[in-house]
Parts: sequence; C-alpha cells; structure tokens
Amino acid sequence: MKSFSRRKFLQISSATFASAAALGTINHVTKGSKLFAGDKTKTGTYQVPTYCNLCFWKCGAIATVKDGKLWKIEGNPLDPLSNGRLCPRGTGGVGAYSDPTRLKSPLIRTGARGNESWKVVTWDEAFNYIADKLNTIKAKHGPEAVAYFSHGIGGNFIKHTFKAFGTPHIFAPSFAQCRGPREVGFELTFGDVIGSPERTDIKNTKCMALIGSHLGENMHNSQVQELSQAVENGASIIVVDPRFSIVAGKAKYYLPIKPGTDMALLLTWSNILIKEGLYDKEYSEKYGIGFEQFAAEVSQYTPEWAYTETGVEAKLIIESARELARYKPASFIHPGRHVTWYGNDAQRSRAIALLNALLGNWNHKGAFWQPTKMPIPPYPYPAYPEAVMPRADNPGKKYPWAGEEEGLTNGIREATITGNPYPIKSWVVYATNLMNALPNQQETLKAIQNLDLLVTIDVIPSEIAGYSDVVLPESTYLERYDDLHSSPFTTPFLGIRQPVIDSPDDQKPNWWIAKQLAGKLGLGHYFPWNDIEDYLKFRVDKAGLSYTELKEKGIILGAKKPVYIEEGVEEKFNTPSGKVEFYSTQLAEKGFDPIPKYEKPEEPPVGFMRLLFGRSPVHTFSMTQSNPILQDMIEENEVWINIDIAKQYGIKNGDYIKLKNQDGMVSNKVKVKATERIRTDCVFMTHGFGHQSKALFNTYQKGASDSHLVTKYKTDPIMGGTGMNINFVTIVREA
Ligand SMILES: Nc1nc2c(c(=O)[nH]1)N[C@H]1C(S)=C(S)[C@@H](COP(=O)(O)OP(=O)(O)OC[C@H]3O[C@@H](n4cnc5c(=O)[nH]c(N)nc54)[C@H](O)[C@@H]3O)O[C@H]1N2
Ligand SMILES: Nc1nc2c(c(=O)[nH]1)N[C@H]1C(S)=C(S)[C@@H](COP(=O)(O)OP(=O)(O)OC[C@H]3O[C@@H](n4cnc5c(=O)[nH]c(N)nc54)[C@H](O)[C@@H]3O)O[C@H]1N2
Ligand code: SF4
Ligand SMILES: [Mo]
Repeated sequence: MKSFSRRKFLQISSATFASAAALGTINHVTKGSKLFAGDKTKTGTYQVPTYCNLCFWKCGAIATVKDGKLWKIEGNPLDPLSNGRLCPRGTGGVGAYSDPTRLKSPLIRTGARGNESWKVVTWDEAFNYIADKLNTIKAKHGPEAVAYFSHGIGGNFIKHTFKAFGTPHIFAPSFAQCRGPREVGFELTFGDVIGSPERTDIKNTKCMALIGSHLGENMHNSQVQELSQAVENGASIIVVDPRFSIVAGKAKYYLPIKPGTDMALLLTWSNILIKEGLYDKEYSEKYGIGFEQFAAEVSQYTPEWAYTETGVEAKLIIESARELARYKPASFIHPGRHVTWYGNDAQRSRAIALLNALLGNWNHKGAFWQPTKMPIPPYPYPAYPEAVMPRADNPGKKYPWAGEEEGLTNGIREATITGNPYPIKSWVVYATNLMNALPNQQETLKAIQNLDLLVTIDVIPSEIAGYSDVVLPESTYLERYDDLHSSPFTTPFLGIRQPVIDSPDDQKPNWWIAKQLAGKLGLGHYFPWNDIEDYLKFRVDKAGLSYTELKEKGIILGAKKPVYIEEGVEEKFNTPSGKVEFYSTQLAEKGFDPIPKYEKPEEPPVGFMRLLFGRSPVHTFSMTQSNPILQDMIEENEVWINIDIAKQYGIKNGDYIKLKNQDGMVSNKVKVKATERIRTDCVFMTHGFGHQSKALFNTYQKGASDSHLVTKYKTDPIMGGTGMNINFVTIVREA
C-alpha cells in the first residue's frame, strides 16, 4: 500500500477510467485546422496525423512538432478506435523516439551468440551478408528452411519479401501464444471468429462477464473507453478472476475463482440457464444443433459441485447466471484475448461461445456486432512461388485447427530443434521478442543454436536481438510510413501512418528494408513501386479515395453499415450444419469432445503457488520498459502475494524476494505487493519486465520476468497453442 509505484499504479488506473469517460476535454486539433502532414521543414508548430504503434491496436493519433522537436502525441478525434484519446502508452509514444537504448546502425555479431558483441556495418554490408546466407540456405535446403516471424502491421512488407522468397513459414505470436484458441472456439460454434479489434459491443451492453480479461490494465483503447461508458450507463459487470483486478472494483459480482477451473463455472452457468429456463429457448431451437445433447451433458454440473472445484460460492454462481439471463440478448460473456492459459483453451473458448449462444446474442446489440471494413484493393504484385514442401510447424496437421496465417510459432521452434520434418536454418524476426513471447526460453535457445542465420529487425536491443547474427535498426513509427490501416470495426475507416520527424541515426523503415533485401535476393520485381508513397497512393486511388485528404486528416471514414442482425431477419451461420453447433461433429470426427468437458487442473506442489501474469497499464509486453516516459510511470513490476502467505513467510510490502519455479528456475529480485486482492494459491506479476539484454541498460534486470519462469507449457490438442498458466513458484527470501 505504501510503496511509491503502487500508489502511482492505482492513480493511473483510476485516472484512466475517469479520463476515458471525459472525452473531449483534451486539447486536440479542431476540425478544419490545416495539418501539415509530413512537412519537416516547417518552423513553429505543426501537426501530423498518423497512427500509434505503442501496441498493435493502431489508434489514430496526431503528433505535434514544435520548432523541429517532437512535442506531444494525442488521439485523432476522427478515428473511431481512439475517439480522440490515446491510452497512457500511446501518449508516451514520444518516449519511443527518445529512448536512449535505441538501435542506431546495422550490426553484425562478432562474439558468441548471446554475448552481445557487435561490429557496426553499413546497410549494404548487412544486406549482402543476409542475402548471401539466405541464398546458400535456399540452395541447400529450399526456401522452406527460412522462417519469418513478425507481430503487427509493420511486418507486412518484409512478409511480402519472404513470401516472394518462397517460404510458407510466416509466423506471429498472436495465434499460438494469444488469441488463437478463442478464434477456434468461436469459429467451431458460430462459424465465425471474434477478430481484432474484438467485435464486442461493450458500449451498449447491459451485462458483461469478464473471464480473466483485465480491461483497464489491458489498455486496448476502444474497449477501455467503452467499458467506462458501460459502467456509467449502469451496466452490470461480472468479473471472474483469482485476482481482484482494477475492473473487479467496478463489478456488481466478483467471483474469485480458483485458477484453471473456469470450465466448471462456464458449464455450470450453462446448466443453470437451461434448468431454470432462462436461456433463449426459441433461438436455441431455431438456430442450434445438438442442443439436447448439450443440455444432457451439462446437467451434471451443479452449483454445489462447482463450488468445490472453483471455490466460488454456489449462491454467487447462481445469482450471476441469472443476472446474465436477465439482460439477454444485451448481455454477454467476453471472449477474452490472451486465452492461452491451460492447454484446453479452445474448449474453454467454446464453452464461452456456447453460453453466449444460450443468451441468443450473436450479432445482437449489447453483445456482439458484425464487423464492417473499408475495402482497399491490394497492390497487384506478381504471384508468389508455390511451396514445394508441406509446412514444418504442424506436420501431418497434428493440430487440426492450427491457424496457417499466423502459424504455430512453437511448432516451427520444435522443427528447428529436431530437424523434423526437415531442417529449418534461418529465422528472420521483425517486432517480436521471441525470447519473451514464447514459453520455455531454453527451448528457444536450443532452436537458435541450430540456425545458420538469425536476423532481428527491431527499434531497441531486445533479448532476441542479443542472440542474433545480424541486427537491423528500424525507424520508429514516428519516423516512417507504414502500410494502410483498415481494421474490421463498427465503422469502416482507413488510417495512414506517416513520418512526423526524421530518424536520429542510421535507422530505416521496414518498407525500405523489405525492398532493399528483395533486391539483393534477386526478387526486385516483387517491388514494382519506387517509393512507399507510390504504393500507398496507388491503393488509396484504387479505392476511390483521396490520398491528399487521407494525409491531411489521417483518417477517412466510410459509410456506416448495419452492424447488428435486424429484427425478424433469418440468421445464418457459417458452420458445416449452418447452425450454432452445441454439438460439434467437426470435433467428434477428429476425436475431440464434441461438447466441452471439465478437467481438473493440476494442483501446485506443497509450498508452491500458481504463477499468473497479465498487463501493466502503462507498458506493452516487453517493448516499452526502456521508454523513458513510461518508465517514469512504472519502472519495475511487483509480485502480488496474498497477505496471509506473505505473513507466513515474514515478508511485507516493498520487500524484495525471488521466485523459484517447479523446474528450479530463479527470477530476478522483485518487489512484493502483499495484498488481500489475490487468492492464496497464486501469485501475479505483470509481463515484460526483468530484461536480460544488457544493452537495454536503463531497464536491465529491473523487476522479474514471467517469461523466465514459464518453463512449462501445455499444448492445446485442437489448435496447437501454448497454455502458459501451468507453472508454479515458491518464494526465495533475499539474503
Ligand atoms: N497495457 C497493456 N494492454 C494490453 C497489452 C499490453 O501489453 N499492455 N497487450 C494486449 C494484448 S496483445 C492482449 S492479448 C491483452 C491481454 O489481456 P487480457 O486478455 O485481458 O488478459 P489475460 O492475459 O488473458 O489475463 C490476465 C488476467 O487473467 C487473470 N487470470 C489468470 N488466470 C486465470 C484463470 O485461471 N481464470 C480466470 N478467470 N482468470 C485468470 C489474471 O489475474 C489477470 O487479471 O492485453 C492487450 N492490452
Ligand atoms: N510469459 C508470457 N509470454 C507471453 C505473454 C505473457 O503475458 N507472458 N503474452 C503473449 C501475448 S498475448 C502476445 S500478443 C505476445 C506478444 O509478443 P511480442 O509481440 O513478441 O511482444 P514483445 O515481447 O513486446 O516484442 C515486441 C518487439 O517488437 C519491438 N518493436 C516495437 N516497435 C517496433 C517497431 O516499430 N519496429 C520494429 N522492427 N520492432 C519494434 C520491440 O522492441 C520488441 O522487441 O506474447 C505472448 N507471450
Ligand atoms: S491502445 Fe494505446 S498503445 Fe495501443 S495503439 Fe491505442 S493508444 Fe497506442
Ligand atoms: Mo496478445
């Protein structure tokens, strides 16, 4: 309670809620004012509309430059994602520019991998080195031996280079380490995915249940703004979390669930809705298939039984179920986002989808909307070469519902370690810190040892950069153009990212890197445009929109389309049966449970607690801890420990301890937050701290790294994602 950063943490969190409600009070650009897009020769003050890159939500933003200096970044009021307000991270974007740890020039490794010793080289030398190695690998092993990893829109152009190179191995951690199970669970049930931004109608809801999703710490801007609107409108919020999160403080019902037992709760809620006749009977009969089997299956899950599994009182389970039913169809169970928890995550997501089906809320106001998107024609590139070999990340389609677009990061790591089904010899890594994003760092290191070439393109010297053979410094988002942004949302829109200020050193934008590298690889014809603006203008023109207007405003809105199913219209579902699949024949055919079942989670060994983790409201993953502005707000993470457990160990708030996991892995020292706001069987810390890269000198070893302690993971048999909430830790007192 007394620690400085804890006080700040609470201030920030409540300020976020308060300010999200107070839209329009900030001093943003008034409509019609002239925006001098990209003009860096101007003295005085000018503004450039762009979109944020402090996380992958891509809020429309307006940067102000004063006498050649980057001054501030605010939300673009035209942008439907930000509504003119950025989250604290976005506002701290100025610090991405001034980060003292930034990579300045291309580097080639001189010492052993991981030693972080480098020689500075020119871009040409770096490209020659990379192209030479890639061509050798291609000649010997085929293009499939190269894997490209990226996260976020900035990876698009280099992705194009590697598709042209001929590899099918394109990866992002956002599937197998993040939201993959949710998309699979919903697709199997409704025939459609949730997508990003989530198609949740938080703004209009009357009742929403959050299963872990810690909105308010998870700062995805639009959702947090909508949440604060919902709270203001008096919506009932139900929070299910072993930890009393920030949003739990806004909840009507808080269910302090035993970690890993959510399936018991979800199936029991379903049973209550059916038994008490509170579900949408007409909807289930008309649109559902296998409802009878589902009802029979869940009838075994009683609230009294659920109490023994979840630790949540039967009365609370019943009341919260009734609350959800009371407001249907304007009530829903939020599908969550980071759902790779226990390895049965696709089934848990299916249980969430099925509960929503019982509420008859799919594509209904106050629950889920149907996405609309501004159609922007793609650039007419030559066709990519066909892959000769089948993918190596999911041999024999062992995981039938593994996504191909984002691939199985963990699967390709496995193939790199074993050489099966064939050798993988190079990783090219753009804007993802694989050392921290993937569970089990030792496995990642093992895979790296088998590579002939590891290239990282980053803005700062991340951990994965530290193990790379070549490191390429990218210009930050404030210094570059990027691909056009049109996400599926409630309003179709188009956004542009454009340079606000010059790069301070020898950093270059991703599109330039992609094009140069393609040239060196003999693939120059895949980049028929000369300059990024030719590319952007071409696509915007083709869409029948004005490039000049886009540059000036940053955002162009499309015509609104209906986002809810209209009253009386026959609903359609893109499942094999054309119905909402309470019973999944698809799953049954592949040998999986057609209806989700409860499995007991593994218990912690004596003296151990489950390691849980989540988001810091002012940081993004492991990418912002060195940002001076955000660091000033929160410099290190804390470990939440139940106050009674802390007493048993004789530790108090503000003490430093270490954590040791079930495999003997010991963390950095980390500050204790002894609190009643967490159960006794788990501890919690925010992800991304405890950096091991020495070159991140201003954040090196500050706080502890959850990634370091996540040595164990459980692979989801349906989609291949990595459940990571299955590690246990014990407390090691500092001497
Ligand atoms: N500030 C900030 N915001 C972000 C991000 C960021 O880096 N920084 N990243 C974004 C991204 S990509 C993602 S995926 C999201 C992730 O954010 P969310 O999807 O909202 O959250 P999770 O990581 O799933 O869950 C963390 C919460 O789940 C609780 N929890 C842990 N185990 C269990 C359990 O067994 N049962 C239940 N019911 N709860 C449990 C934890 O106590 C914690 O409150 O955040 C997004 N927003
Ligand atoms: N233990 C553990 N593992 C997790 C999670 C967790 O909570 N705990 N969360 C999971 C989730 S939900 C997700 S989505 C993933 C996220 O995983 P990642 O997307 O890998 O997230 P980061 O670790 O922040 O790595 C992002 C990297 O991009 C770099 N970067 C930032 N901006 C730019 C840019 O403009 N250009 C370039 N070239 N690089 C840039 C950053 O410096 C950083 O090194 O991690 C997953 N893994
Ligand atoms: S949610 Fe925050 S960090 Fe992410 S894009 Fe929006 S303003 Fe930037
Ligand atoms: Mo994520």
